[in-house]
Amino acid sequence: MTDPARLRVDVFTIFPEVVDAYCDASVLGRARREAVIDVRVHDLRLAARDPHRSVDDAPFGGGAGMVLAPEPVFAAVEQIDPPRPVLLLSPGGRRFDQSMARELADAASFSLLCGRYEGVDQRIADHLVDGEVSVGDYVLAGGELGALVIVEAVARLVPGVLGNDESCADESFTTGLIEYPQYTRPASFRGWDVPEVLRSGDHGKVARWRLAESLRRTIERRPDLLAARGGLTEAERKVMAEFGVLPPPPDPMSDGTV
Ligand code: JF5
Repeated sequence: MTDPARLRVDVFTIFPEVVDAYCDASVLGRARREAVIDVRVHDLRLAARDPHRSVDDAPFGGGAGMVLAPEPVFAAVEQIDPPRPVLLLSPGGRRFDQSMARELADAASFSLLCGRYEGVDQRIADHLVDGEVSVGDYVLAGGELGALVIVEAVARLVPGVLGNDESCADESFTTGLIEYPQYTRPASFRGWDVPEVLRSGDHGKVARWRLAESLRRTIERRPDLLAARGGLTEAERKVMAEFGVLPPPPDPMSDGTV
């Protein structure tokens, strides 16, 4: 018997070809062809009954734009009976992050509903979906790009999607630190040289230098990430000192005020 996919995601959209095409490319495409992931893309017009197969209508109360209507969306989702939770992409939803990607990968199946137009009839949010999810504080023309962000971030956490050489074990947001700088050939490019330690062959020293650089970058660029993992350990301070990395500056906001 062939193994079942280790992740199933159903995506409901008015642009199924666009979502499907992205999911057929690169890392996702390979995982799909190898049946490690099962991404099923459904056309929201699938169950639209009128001759124009319309999915939107004008807002009650007036105002600009159109609203995604309940009948075709309920009908499409109920016809498929997709895996739960069904999550609606929306700028007002719970902010998607790496910990949510991990939760969804562990859950092994879920569905995404892509809103479009000026909004979604509230009865969809209230009575059809299980939650709302946002990929960031900006407004898109539709949920498709957000759905693709989520499918890709979740799928690459599933065993067998990434090769051994591209494992996600020590990357940013898994370690809680920003990644260390990477270099490839040539060792010198336009007078800019690869740090000597990386060419030294001393694997222990390379690992300590990478940690010191990750800590330096996180302190400089994302002090919020450092605070979230509880600041620096004594061992981390020692590694920073070994490579002359300065300790974090005092935080002017850490005086008890919120
Ligand atoms: C959408 C009405 C949904 O714009 C977004 C979005 C932004 N961050 N996360 C998702 O979703 C599309 C547009 C209009 C509902």
